[in-house]
Amino acid sequence: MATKTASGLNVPTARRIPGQAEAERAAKTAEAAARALKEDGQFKEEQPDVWEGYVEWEKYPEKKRLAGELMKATKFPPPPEFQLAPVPKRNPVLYGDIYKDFHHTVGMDSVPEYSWGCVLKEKSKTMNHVLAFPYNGEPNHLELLKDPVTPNDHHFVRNHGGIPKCINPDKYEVEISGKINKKASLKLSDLKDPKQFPQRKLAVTLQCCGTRRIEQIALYPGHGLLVPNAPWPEAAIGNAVYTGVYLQDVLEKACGGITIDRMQAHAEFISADTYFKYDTLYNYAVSVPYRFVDKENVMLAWEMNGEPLPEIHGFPLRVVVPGVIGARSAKWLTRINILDAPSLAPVQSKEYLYYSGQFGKHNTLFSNGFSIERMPVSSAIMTPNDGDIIIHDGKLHLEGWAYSGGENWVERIECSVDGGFTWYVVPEENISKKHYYTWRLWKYDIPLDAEGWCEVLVRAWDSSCNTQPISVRSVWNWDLHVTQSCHKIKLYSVNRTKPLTAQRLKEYEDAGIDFAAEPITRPVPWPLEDMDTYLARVRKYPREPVD
Ligand SMILES: Nc1nc2c(c(=O)[nH]1)N[C@H]1C(S)=C(S)[C@@H](COP(=O)(O)O)O[C@H]1N2
Ligand SMILES: [Mo]
Repeated sequence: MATKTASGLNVPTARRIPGQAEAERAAKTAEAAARALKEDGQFKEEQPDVWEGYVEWEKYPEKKRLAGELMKATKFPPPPEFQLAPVPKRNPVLYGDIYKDFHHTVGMDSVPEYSWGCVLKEKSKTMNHVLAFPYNGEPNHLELLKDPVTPNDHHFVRNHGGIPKCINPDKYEVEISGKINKKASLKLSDLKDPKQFPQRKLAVTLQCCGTRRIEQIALYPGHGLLVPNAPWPEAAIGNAVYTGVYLQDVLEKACGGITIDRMQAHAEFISADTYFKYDTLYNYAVSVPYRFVDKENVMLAWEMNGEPLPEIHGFPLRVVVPGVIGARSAKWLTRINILDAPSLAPVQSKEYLYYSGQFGKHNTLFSNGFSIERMPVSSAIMTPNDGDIIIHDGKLHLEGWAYSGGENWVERIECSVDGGFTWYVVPEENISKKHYYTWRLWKYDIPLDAEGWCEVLVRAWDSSCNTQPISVRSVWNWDLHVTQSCHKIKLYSVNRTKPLTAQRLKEYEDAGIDFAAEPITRPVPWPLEDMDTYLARVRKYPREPVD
């Protein structure tokens, strides 16, 4: 039943669900049981001599069930809604108190505070915080443009939960099991021993497939679940040189290879952080097809840009999957499991799905979207910013990034100042070096004749001839993933090569008024022209035909 209000909204009328009393009683019993178990240390941390904040859920179904009951029996405030209100520009955009409550409910009390401590310790003060907990943040755009290799403190961070602390890396082991000939538990010292596995260094760009989501949100909101859908601007992307070993080498040398057909196999990665999905608790887990492992240099990495992995980026060991959405590069790795199907873990099976235009709030299912794996070609203008007023001499200075996933790299970058009708090619010497798995940073002074508002776009072409669609609308999808359309900003052009504009700028200067700080909508403080000038012109070029 629903009633229509004056505003036209359908408001459900209060009603009693059949069996509600029984459900309430059951929840109370479950809560009491779960609390008792919690006090008994049932939610105790796994390997307390190695980790703090690592509760293992996957191996203990009963513990997981009870934690679920406890979650069900606890009332949480509804998650904050950001999609129908403008996202505030100031940090932090979202606080994530609800996820702190989740952790407190199951006794993981120290995790939120420890995680924020890692942000303060390891990340630049100039980060733009998108969500305080789980921490999500992207770097200052100008900092990101300084070097094609992103410094660790400026690399974006995407977390689905808290940060587990590895207190004893010497005791840390990664466990490998599943469809392999021989199980293995490897210490960091084993992985780092070049006699056991060849050591590799690889430059890899990681991109969250939520990058530039804010453009979809600004156009039309979509799925509002807080953690999967952080409202990212353009910098949930970064590039680093990782040191580690190829997973393929480890599977061959330590596990005697896989026991099933490579075309059917998948590598599942299980992490130490706790991930809450609805009422159920999981350890963060994802998988990639084994074809990626034996062909595309999937790495187990312990170093980022020559330094030990920062805690916030997965210390002591993370997976790095080149060319594929960031989600598959599991941090704080604890286990690798070779499966004969993709992982059923929620991040793999219920998130990072791409829905078609036939699916929205009321008919999406986990099974009717396809899984987003390789990143398509995309790009962004990082400076100037949307809405800026630019004073220039006929050329507009643009800078940004361009990236393509899979086995592609960026071949060409083009910009437009007229909404995408005509395109100028960014010269090759203005683009950073190509590598198999990295982005390219670019800069370009594009000719700009217009005065007034311009639509400035960038698009990239990759090594498979893919390019980007023009409009955000054409890529909008219910889960707001993969904003791959041409990045478009609107700029107000003040073109000093136009004599009248130059003269006006001079008038401002002589009057001691900061032209750039003047709102563009405020009328100029003096008449546009005197009568003599006006008459001279209209006599030469009469307004009306003379016969
Ligand atoms: N264990 C774990 N691994 C994880 C995540 C996570 O929440 N937990 N987030 C993933 C996502 S969605 C992305 S985009 C990348 C981001 O990597 P970064 O934080 O090192 O930049 O990590 C991935 N690996
Ligand atoms: Mo991501």
